Amino acid sequence: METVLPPGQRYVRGFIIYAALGLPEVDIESYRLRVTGSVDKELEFSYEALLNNPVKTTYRSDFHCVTKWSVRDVLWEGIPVRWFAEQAGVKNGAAWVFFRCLDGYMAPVPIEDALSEKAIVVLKMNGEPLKLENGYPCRAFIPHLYGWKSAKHLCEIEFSDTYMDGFWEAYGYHERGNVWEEERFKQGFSRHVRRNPLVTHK
Ligand SMILES: Nc1nc2c(c(=O)[nH]1)N[C@H]1C(S)=C(S)[C@@H](COP(=O)(O)O)O[C@H]1N2
Ligand SMILES: [Mo]
Repeated sequence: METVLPPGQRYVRGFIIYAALGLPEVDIESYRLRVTGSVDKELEFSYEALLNNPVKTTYRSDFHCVTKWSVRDVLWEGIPVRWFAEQAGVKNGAAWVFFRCLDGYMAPVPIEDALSEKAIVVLKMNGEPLKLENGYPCRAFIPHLYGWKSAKHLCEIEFSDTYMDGFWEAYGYHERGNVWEEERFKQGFSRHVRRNPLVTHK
């Protein structure tokens, strides 16, 4: 399959490591991934429970950082965000998903993007468990969004009815960050009405 680069991007050899808030120390025994906020039932998962979850998605996709570097053809493996949403019972009013991290980093994503088919909680990259610098124990990944939405050291998936800036959005980066629309910087997107795809709208 011929790969197409989104506008303004160029390929580099490998991931350029970003840790805006520093690399966290991870105590894997006490680590939990929590599902919180606008849900019927809050949930939490140990790293072992995530690894043993038979619900898995694997696919190849490029990775695109908003600073214009892309990595070609990464093999991603993880659990669909949608599975977590279904387990917790996301409420009708949920419109945003906040991916919160052990280092305090946060990335908001519109719910329809966060629950799209390929949006996953990554456990393995290129067949290997995540290295600390690539987001161990797990990171979010949504192939059609810029890399800053791929929150590393993920520890909480919070469903919210209202929008809130995360780390980069507070500096003017886009609320959604779709690579094909070149949504690098804010243009008033957060005022649009969001729709929870798990709800049948009339
Ligand atoms: N916790 C955390 N997650 C993060 C970041 C960060 O600084 N801290 N940087 C983001 C940005 S801007 C990019 S491009 C990717 C980079 O992923 P990498 O460090 O694995 O190359 O991580 C994203 N997730
Ligand atoms: Mo980035």
